[in-house]
Amino acid sequence: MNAAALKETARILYMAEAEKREIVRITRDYPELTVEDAYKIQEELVKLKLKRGNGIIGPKMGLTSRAKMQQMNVEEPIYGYIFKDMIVPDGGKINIHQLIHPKVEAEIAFVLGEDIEGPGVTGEQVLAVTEYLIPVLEVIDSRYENFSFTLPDVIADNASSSRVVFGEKVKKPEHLQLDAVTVSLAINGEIREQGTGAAVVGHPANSAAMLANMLARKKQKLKAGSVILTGGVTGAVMLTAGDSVSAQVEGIGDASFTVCS
Ligand code: OOG
Ligand code: MG
Repeated sequence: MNAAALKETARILYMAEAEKREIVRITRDYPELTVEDAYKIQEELVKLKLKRGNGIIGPKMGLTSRAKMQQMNVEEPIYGYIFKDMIVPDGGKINIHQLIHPKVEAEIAFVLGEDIEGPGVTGEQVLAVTEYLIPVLEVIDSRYENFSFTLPDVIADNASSSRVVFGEKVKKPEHLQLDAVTVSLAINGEIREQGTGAAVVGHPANSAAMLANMLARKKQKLKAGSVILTGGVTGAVMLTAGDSVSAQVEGIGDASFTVCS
């Protein structure tokens, strides 16, 4: 794809999000779209958001669990960015009409005390510099028809990022084994999805390490203080108006929101 087409595709994705409108996936018109070009479209999309004064909260990993890869029929983890205007306060409301076809998933976020730069970063290295952990509810809202896409499509679409609810951040507990921690997603009091941290590439810290190594290809690093989402532990659940949603991360805390219309 040439530079003009990359920019134009980013603009179409930007407008689809702004206008809450589904679009035909990019790979219909560009079946040869590569992962590399998809990240270039994502970069253009990020630039558009930054230009309009929207700041980055931090990066996120996506499709890091088997459940997510199977659900979305995609084979490989991806990354994207969470922006300031995506944040919904804990216990707050999300209006279903502001979104296209939202789904929710429960995750664990990391905040590092020091920068970490790939390549070759390991989960142990990430854990050694992790200062805080945060329970997260992430609302994803693919801009593509029927929430259906291939790997390059979803990369270009900023990994379906849409809204995020952070629970209270806690100092990383000394002896907590994050791979053994149970993460539950409940809707209207009923547990709909549940898994352990190990579902996320063996350990959520491995996901942050993978991210550091992926960013290293672009000469970027994980920065101290930014919030890093490590990816849904379980499959995502479709939202409907009236839902009361909560995530519980064992030993860390919880996060919640309601869906209004
Ligand atoms: C892509 C975004 C995935 C996660 O945590 O796996 C994601 C999607 O499923 O639409 O945020
Ligand atoms: Mg996610």
